[in-house]
Amino acid sequence: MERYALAGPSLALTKYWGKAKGGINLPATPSVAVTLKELYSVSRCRLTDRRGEDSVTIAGVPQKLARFEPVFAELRRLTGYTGSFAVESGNNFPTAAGLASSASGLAALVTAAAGALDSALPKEELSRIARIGSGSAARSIFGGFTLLPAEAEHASPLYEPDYWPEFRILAVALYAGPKPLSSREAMRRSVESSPYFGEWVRDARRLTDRALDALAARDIESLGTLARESYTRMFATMISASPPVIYWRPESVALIHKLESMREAGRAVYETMDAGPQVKIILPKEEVEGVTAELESAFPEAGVTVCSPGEGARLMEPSALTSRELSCIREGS
Ligand code: 2P0
Repeated sequence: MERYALAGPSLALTKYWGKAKGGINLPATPSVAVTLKELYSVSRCRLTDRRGEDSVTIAGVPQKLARFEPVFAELRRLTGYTGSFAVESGNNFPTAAGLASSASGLAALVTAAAGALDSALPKEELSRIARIGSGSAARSIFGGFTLLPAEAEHASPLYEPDYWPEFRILAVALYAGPKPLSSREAMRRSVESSPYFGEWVRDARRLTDRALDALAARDIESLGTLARESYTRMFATMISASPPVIYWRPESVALIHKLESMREAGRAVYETMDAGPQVKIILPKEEVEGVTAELESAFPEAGVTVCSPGEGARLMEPSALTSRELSCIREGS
């Protein structure tokens, strides 16, 4: 049996950063996020009879199995399956570019594997299994706007993708170099050595409660302001760790300053960043054209992708996949 699945990245508006004590990969902080439509991961899962021969490739490159084995073990425990999983995945965007490929990749993998097992597990259960592999992947199972509460086993959907038709994200790829440190290691360092980590966790709960209110009111200025507070405070725990974690590149800081001057000129633009140097901009649809033109002139090397809220992870018939979607499994973007 083989099945294909597609999933979009989950961009956190308020950030999951740090694990809670106890449990497997439980988040220390709550996060509100949006699942993106224009970027995606594709995963094909085949079941094989042989035991102990699980495999995962991304764009044709074999992956270490440490992150995936607990996910496969949980699928076996729930279904009684004793064979192996052969997974081939790919993204239509660069894998290690700080564009949340682990969220979309794990969500697509779990959906394809559960489909291949013909398991009919509910989405909450798929979200819980995806979380074991990657916390942010718990959110990518659902579309639209999502919530992963602190210490929660699974994410929950808040609003459908069409809830806020004017909401857009610009994903700005500024730097193509490799990621210096995995987000998992960076989180561990923040938890263990930042003197501010406890306050980050307390404050993150307050920020997320306010972000939920801003989302309920479709208030982009409030939500954007809270998103900026969330990412800068998350980075404060990294910069204050020992040794410090610094994902920002000069280009990232230059864009942050550029956005500050755009706000002073009256534009509604609010940046956020994740475990990498790329910058994502929250903005209303009416700003997209003008802001993209300004960015392309100020940062001609940057790749700008306009994103909107999209569906959650879903099974796909191979005949419904475009040749581009199928080819990213083998060749990447
Ligand atoms: C998030 N980020 O909420 C946070 C904010 C980036 C910063 O990349 O250790 O790959 O596998 O659970 O889900 C979360 O990283 O971490 C993440 P693990 P994950 O999207």
